[in-house]
Amino acid sequence: MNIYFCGSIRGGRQDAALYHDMIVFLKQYGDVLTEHVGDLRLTEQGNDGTADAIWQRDTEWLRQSNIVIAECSTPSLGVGYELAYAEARGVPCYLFYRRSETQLSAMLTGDDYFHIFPYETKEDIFRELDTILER
Ligand code: 6K6
Repeated sequence: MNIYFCGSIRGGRQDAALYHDMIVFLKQYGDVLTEHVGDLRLTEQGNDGTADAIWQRDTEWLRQSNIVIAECSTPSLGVGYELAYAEARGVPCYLFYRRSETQLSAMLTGDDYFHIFPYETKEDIFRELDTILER
């Protein structure tokens, strides 16, 4: 199974350690194509390629993915774009956000296509991921 994990980069790296832990967890279930999103050395400023190469590679990976898992607590234009791109191509999308801190965009909560999970603890996320991925 190809898993595309989405998390903020230029939107801010404050949840990078959480992304890392989610990616490690997801690797039990398949190949996580976007492992770099959880790389703690990746900063908002850093760059590992030209923007057009990044867009080409990431959109190709989205088309090859069986599922998209997005951590949306830190708002990110790139994550929003990826979710719309995945929806347009029929890739199932599961979104997580911290209930207590995040006001998720109505463009996501208002769209029935997305499976959305507000959570309180990391254990809540892992329990939900087990349910989603064991189906
Ligand atoms: C690295 C550091 C700063 O900018 C970069 C560019 N490198 C990227 N490499 C791979 N994927 C990227 C990059 N920038 C954004 N993305 C994709 O968009 C990731 O798959 C993330 O899920 C999402 C983050 O978007 P922003 O808008 O928060 O950067």
